[in-house]
Amino acid sequence: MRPTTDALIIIDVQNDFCPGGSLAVPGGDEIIAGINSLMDQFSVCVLTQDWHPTGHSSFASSLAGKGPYDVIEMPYGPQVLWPDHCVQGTGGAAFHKDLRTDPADLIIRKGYNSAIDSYSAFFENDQVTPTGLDGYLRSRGVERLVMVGLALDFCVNFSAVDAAKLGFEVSVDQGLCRAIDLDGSLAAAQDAMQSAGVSLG
Ligand code: VGL
Ligand code: ZN
Repeated sequence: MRPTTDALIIIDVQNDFCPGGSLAVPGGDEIIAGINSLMDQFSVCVLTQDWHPTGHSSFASSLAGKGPYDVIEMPYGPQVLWPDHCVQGTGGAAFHKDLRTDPADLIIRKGYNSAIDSYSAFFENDQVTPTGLDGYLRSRGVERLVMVGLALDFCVNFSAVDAAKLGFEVSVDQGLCRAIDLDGSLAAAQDAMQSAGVSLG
């Protein structure tokens, strides 16, 4: 067992990010067995769940003339447009059936504001609106985070960088992550995490 100051943060292991889903990450389901066993080592486990309303502003279908993976300028910076995914209450937004969810103490949802995407488990993409996860972890005395899940180059990356900025000691277990890898986004994410002081395992 790890000390009670360590938490496992499991990012977005949902049907839409697994093979057959609308934003499938290649090999997304291959990490589930390893994540399930890792949970037994942690007394604090948190699951995140991408949770968008219908017509979310990150969906290409919400913008005439735009297609999936186009990039647009939002008030908070560039935003990749995605296929519709993880719509609240749909099967695509549900956790993969093989993921153990009982050991999770907290399930934190993100991306529920129509006008702002939220890759990070800590802040929306405006980088100032908090999800509350920082306060939760601090009030439980957590200091170190291990992060795993989907997708390595988007939600895991943004969550890990924010956590490091907030003062947590963060490591990402890349063997228990899979990436989308759009136009070099994986290499850029690895650079960003390394510069932020995240240990990449
Ligand atoms: C994610 C794109 C859009 C992720 C979520 O979980 O990495 N990526 N929404
Ligand atoms: Zn999303």
